[in-house]
Amino acid sequence: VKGKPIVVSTWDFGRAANAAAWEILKKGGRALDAVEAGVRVPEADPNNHTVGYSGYPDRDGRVTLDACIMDEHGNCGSVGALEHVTHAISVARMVMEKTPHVMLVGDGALQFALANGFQKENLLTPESEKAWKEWLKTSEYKPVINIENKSYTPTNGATAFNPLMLPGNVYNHDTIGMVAMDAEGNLSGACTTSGMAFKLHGRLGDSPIIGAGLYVDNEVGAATSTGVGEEVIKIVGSHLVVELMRQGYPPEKACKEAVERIVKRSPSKAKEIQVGFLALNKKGEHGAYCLQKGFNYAACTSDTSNILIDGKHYF
Ligand code: SD4
Repeated sequence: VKGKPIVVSTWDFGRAANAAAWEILKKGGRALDAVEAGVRVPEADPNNHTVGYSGYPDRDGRVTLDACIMDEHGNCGSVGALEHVTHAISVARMVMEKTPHVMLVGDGALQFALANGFQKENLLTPESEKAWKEWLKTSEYKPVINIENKSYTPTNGATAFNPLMLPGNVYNHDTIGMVAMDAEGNLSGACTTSGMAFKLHGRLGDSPIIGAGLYVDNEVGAATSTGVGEEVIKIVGSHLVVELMRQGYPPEKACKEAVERIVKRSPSKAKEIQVGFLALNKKGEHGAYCLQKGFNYAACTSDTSNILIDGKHYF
């Protein structure tokens, strides 16, 4: 396959994540190891407030992480609403490899992590706590389009009160979804997030749900999603994208079709939110599509090529 190995991931911070994944891929490593190492970068980044450490908390002030991982054999593991552990993706991988289960959530996920060598940490940083306290003043829950892309200025009027806008009008980042193909031609994927900021305690998004936030089929391709998870779950988005690729759709067209399903189901809501899909097929072709302008992804095929690509958009 031309362009193999390859790794693609959501948003501009995907470049740093891709670079870490590339270190493994370029040595002939396994895609599974690459995607885990890749998404651990934003998980540990104190400046990224919607993945891992320093993620924005839920409305009760608790940082709860969602993550899932899937390999070339169709094995998968997931954690939902995991607290106190930065590297949710590594716990998800351990669920996959060390248990007969696919998902562990809440206290059970934490208990499992601590029993398997993860340390209990405080993930709420002073900065995130401040943003939460600011949000508490109005407690308005309104997801802001393209919160993940810091160079994007919203045009949807969502500026009246935006708790996620940091001083200086800097937009913050969000979920990372990453899919990769290694030198052997095998596919894997990973997805990790602290979810929608100031969500109800216990809320799970699409990111820990196999088929919604991530899906990998080694015969066909892999897909992941970002944005308002509820809408992605309703169409089982990433699985849909992979199945469309199985029918012969190129990656971008498959992502477009999934986005159109969201619009069709709820046209007025679709105008006000962001959802983006990113896909990679067995030929090493990749593409993305989203509801609103502003979604981009990072694609890396060599040490010197780790580029940002704008996703085409519906509106
Ligand atoms: C969620 N899909 O929890 C995540 C959030 C996200 O870019 O992807 N934002 O619904």
